[in-house]
Amino acid sequence: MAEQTALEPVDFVVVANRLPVDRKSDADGNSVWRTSPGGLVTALEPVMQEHHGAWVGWHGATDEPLDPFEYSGYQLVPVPLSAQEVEEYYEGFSNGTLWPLYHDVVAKPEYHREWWDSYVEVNQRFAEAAAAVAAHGATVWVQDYQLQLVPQMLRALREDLRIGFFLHIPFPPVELFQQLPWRRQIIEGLLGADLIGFQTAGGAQNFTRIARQRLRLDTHRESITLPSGRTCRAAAYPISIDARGFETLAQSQPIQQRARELRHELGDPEVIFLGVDRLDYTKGIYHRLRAYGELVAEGVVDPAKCAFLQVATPSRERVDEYKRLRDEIDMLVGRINGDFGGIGRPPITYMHMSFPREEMAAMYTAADVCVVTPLRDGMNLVCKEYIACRSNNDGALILSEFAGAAGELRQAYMINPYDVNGMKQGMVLAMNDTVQNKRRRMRALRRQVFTHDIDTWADSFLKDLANVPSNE
Ligand code: ADQ
Repeated sequence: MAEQTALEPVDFVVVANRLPVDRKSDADGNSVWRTSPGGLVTALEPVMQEHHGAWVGWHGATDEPLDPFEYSGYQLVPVPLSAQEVEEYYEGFSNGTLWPLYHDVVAKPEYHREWWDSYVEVNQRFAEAAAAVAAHGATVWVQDYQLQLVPQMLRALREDLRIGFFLHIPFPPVELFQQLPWRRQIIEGLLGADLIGFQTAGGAQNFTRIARQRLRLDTHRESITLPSGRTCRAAAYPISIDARGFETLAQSQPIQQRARELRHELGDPEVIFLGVDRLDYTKGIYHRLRAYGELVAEGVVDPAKCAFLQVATPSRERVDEYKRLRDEIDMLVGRINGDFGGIGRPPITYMHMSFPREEMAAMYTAADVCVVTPLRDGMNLVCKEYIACRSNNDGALILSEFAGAAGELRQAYMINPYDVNGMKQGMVLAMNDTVQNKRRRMRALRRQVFTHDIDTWADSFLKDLANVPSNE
């Protein structure tokens, strides 16, 4: 239950666009806060509780200032946003400018000066909220592309703090990044941190290179020296999942039972292909379904024996590009099913909705082939979740070489999502490969995911941040 408290200074602060809670109605119609599902919350909750920390973030409703409150052993500090700020800072600059620019411009980024102004203003508000709750010498960990100016703004307010930043999405090559009219401000904003974490070494190198070329700063390997003499480190910390949690869930009797039911509901096919994504143009959903549709059309895949289950969480539905994508996928699925489906046997079962973790685990358990084909992805957690659920060492993972996860999951069936024929060959190989080959690959994949889970990620970042020489 939420309990209102006065702000008390704490020595560990997380700053993220969203608070780790959603507001729900209970049986009596009262509104209550519930932890929102997700890896970041799972990873950071123990750290937050241990330090009795504070999480600074937006609570999800517009034009509603809320007082800080106690939740699950730590403090939540809501940052208010107006409807116009959500439109300009969040849907606009974050998701209409930065998101496509950082994902290899797979959609066209839009540059609007009023979106930028709103981004600056909101970042300042987050920095002030963090400064107000951080104790002297506290550690502050800022998350993701919506808040790239916060490290510098926070340092200007509070020199005593130890500041970390983690970018969950790719950091683009210099050639693309320099399109951004506010490129200098973003780099300087990030350089306010003592440690900047990226998903891959490539992202960290892109950043170091732009700091050297644009700001003429001295760089040596992972370290960047600022004019003040302070150094900032830019390094890779590939994010992961609660692998044991997923495995335990998947092995439980109700989930095993549900996985069998799912197979039956899909018509007891010999092979189940599975796609799980937020409905986002970076995820390559269209490309993958098109490749699968061609295999069906050519008779290589028989829809009487194979089923493709595609689930997509509704996402950013007010942004035009996302509306267009939804229509395109609806049309493609409709066409494939209309042309090649039998009664009760659509080649593709498509659901545009969100599912609880239990149902996701059942899908991962039921699926013979998991198809992960982003055009660009910071990491991609779906592939790791699938692997965690395959405790029998069976199943096959098709993975795009453009997902951050490709650097770690070398034993997946790698594909280039832009190469339709290559993707079709990958699907056929993953479906027909020998049991021994699949086991050998899955064993290696599982070793990687279980030795590099979400705790490893948070621990290694926070340990390195703690080792940054203090500013005092
Ligand atoms: P996302 O772009 O959201 O994350 P991803 O890493 O794949 O992408 O995470 C998606 C999460 O949503 C997974 O945990 C998945 O289980 C869940 N999910 C997807 N579809 C769902 C559905 N229909 N119902 C319920 N749950 C669903 C961003 C970056 C990634 C990076 C993560 C973490 O874009 O590259 O891996 O942050 O840093």
